[in-house]
Amino acid sequence: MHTSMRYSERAETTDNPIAKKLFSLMEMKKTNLCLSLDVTEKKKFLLIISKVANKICVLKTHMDIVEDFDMDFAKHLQKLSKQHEFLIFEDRKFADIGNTVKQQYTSGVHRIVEWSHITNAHTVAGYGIIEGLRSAASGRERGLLLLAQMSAKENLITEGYTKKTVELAKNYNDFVIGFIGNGSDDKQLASLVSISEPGFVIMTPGIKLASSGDGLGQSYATPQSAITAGSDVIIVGRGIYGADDPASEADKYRRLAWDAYEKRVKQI
Ligand code: 5BU
Repeated sequence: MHTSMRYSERAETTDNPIAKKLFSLMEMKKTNLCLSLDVTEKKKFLLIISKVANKICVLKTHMDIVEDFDMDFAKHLQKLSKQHEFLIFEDRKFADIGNTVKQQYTSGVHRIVEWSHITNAHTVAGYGIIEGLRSAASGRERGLLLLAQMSAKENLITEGYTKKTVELAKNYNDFVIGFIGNGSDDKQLASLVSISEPGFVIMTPGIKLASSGDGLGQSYATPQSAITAGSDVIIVGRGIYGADDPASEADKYRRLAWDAYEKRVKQI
């Protein structure tokens, strides 16, 4: 079962350089926390990052909400990611045919492929979406997460869709590095993935302490329940950037998720 293996061991089971880097830096920095920094101004963005960079393994962005975005900002983030050893994940949720996503990934205002190590895609459009993105990423170290589950209440993803998404990932494991899956106590995704692919990472949004929702359909689980259920990385947004002291809050989430991981790998 991959959930009882350490991240460092799992780094050896994948050939994708981004997945390897992610597993290794998690172990090195002792963090399985991804910050979802959904703020709309560069200045605020950089202020928060300066406080939490040493506590996270991944910085998740929605660059299309940053009003003053420019490519210098993206370059600056890349520099920070090297300096503080975290990966950048643009949560773009591509969902179109292969040819269109290829253009969306490389062109326009954001040119995501140039600065984001990881991005993600819905699988509703089938294998073409993965092939389109993979061909656009060719020659660069990049990884793709597939949306196998979502945290939103009453979302339309079925068990069959999740299963097919995992199958699809296995056919493209040079580029696909894992999944977005929910943080409930439902072990289904973790057990589907564990069958043959310890190199896949499961990242889980919808994590917040002392809250069950946001009034707009989001549902929350705790760091401990997500990691115990087989998630590898917790994704936290408002729980950290919305707090009075984002640094100490980030550390709280990091500690809870890391302790749950240490407990998990000790179980036989
Ligand atoms: P929050 O502030 O911790 O609720 O933010 C969650 C982030 O994760 C936000 O950027 C969402 O777009 C993202 N997310 C999610 O909440 N649920 C999902 O199923 C997926 C992404 Br996929």
